[in-house]
Amino acid sequence: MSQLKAFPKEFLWGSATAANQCEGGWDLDGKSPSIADCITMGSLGEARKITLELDEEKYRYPSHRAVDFYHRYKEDIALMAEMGLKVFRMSINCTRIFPTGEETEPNEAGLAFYEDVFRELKKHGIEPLVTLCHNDMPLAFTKECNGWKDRKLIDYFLKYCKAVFTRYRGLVRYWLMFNEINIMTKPTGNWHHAGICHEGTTDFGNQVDVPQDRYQALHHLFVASARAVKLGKSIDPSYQFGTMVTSFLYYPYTCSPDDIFYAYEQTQIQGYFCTDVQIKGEYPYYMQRYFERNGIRLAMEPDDLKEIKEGTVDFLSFSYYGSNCLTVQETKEELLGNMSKGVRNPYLEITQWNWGIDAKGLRYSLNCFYDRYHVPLMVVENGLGAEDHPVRTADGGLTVEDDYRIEYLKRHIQEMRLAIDDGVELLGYTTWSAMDIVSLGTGEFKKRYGFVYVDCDDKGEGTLDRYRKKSFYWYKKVIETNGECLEG
Ligand code: BGP
Repeated sequence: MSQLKAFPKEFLWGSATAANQCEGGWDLDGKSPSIADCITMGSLGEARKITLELDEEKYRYPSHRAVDFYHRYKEDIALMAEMGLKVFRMSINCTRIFPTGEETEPNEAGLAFYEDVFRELKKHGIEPLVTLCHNDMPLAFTKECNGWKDRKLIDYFLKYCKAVFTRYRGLVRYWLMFNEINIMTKPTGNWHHAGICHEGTTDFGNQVDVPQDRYQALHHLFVASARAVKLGKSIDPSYQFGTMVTSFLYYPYTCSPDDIFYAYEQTQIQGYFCTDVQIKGEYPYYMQRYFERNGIRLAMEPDDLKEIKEGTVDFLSFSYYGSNCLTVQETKEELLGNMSKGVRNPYLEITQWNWGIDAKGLRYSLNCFYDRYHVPLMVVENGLGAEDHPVRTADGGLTVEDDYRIEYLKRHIQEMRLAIDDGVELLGYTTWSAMDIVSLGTGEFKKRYGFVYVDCDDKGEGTLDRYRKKSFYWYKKVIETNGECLEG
């Protein structure tokens, strides 16, 4: 690959997590329950239940203990430093800062916790990349006003942003607004992204969907994001803000014009709508058409569109796990993906959790995004969820010979380099995930992504001790050589 353009010297090699999937300490130091704290453990065949009232006798709630980053962050950050990470993507759990959302003053214990984490990162020369809202929100808002459906959450979000933007000046530079905001274009977005729970909703797979409410909530997220950008820049002009979407990469299953147009339309709505709004600063024409055809009428205040125009983001970040195929026919074998469903692509391998592996799709996505927006890009999630089988090391510890993970990451890094050679401006890459954490989709521990094995099983048993996997040493070398050496 040496004839190709190299990764930029300042390339941000890193890894990622989300608060509710790694911290634990769900009720400590003033924290209130978040929407993430009342979803049960599930599996590939059994959707996670949404229980507005906790029933700990009957269910397990994986976020409650998670992998205890709350108490072990120094050890975790030391391991990241040993790997040579330049950036660590993490999220702030807003229920540590404004626990119920109604407080007028932030919770000092919560602010102090993240300040300690940022200082620890700084000590090791690791740049934090902070998601303000990664599927967390006070559960109280769901009960009181059905989450982001209510416009009042914009003020709550701004209050939270003001507290963290002010407190962490000089410690954080890169901010992401709402994790995978474009999942709001699908019914799954109701719970995860907006805290909306209509009567009759029971679990992830069965969420009662009222598109009018969902798109209204998404409008509130857009306004909140735009205002937060302006607020942040007024507090510290060097702050850099990114939108964060999941790459819904859809191929037409056949070359039938019907499949092609169907895949194109779904790509517009799911793939580009949110970035069009947050980067171009306006609602695209195709969504006006979609709203009209589906009887959706958004309530807006007079300045909303102006604010959206003025509060555009600086860069585009996205998660990328693979692709899916779409067809208008109904009889094909179904394939899952990150919050997506489609038809199995005969050219692709699949993971143990039925997600299509498509490294070249990453190069394709990078080119599509760059071509459309001409803003810097960051890949902020990419990785392989797989079951690991730890083996004993000579010193009595554990390790995992995870060549499958190395192979997956290697192929994606190769495609990123090709995209850079194509001319794409790519700022960084944070794999999912730094250490093993709880799976968002299924709540399992056994669906592992990390470079560091965490001793914990699906019954919630295990010491939570950390062990370096083979991929840990591999990624260290990738970073040391700035992506030149990808051999395992
Ligand atoms: C994304 C989320 C992450 C993460 C990842 C992997 O949708 O932003 O939080 O978990 O997917 O998904 P899963 O955990 O379901 O394997």
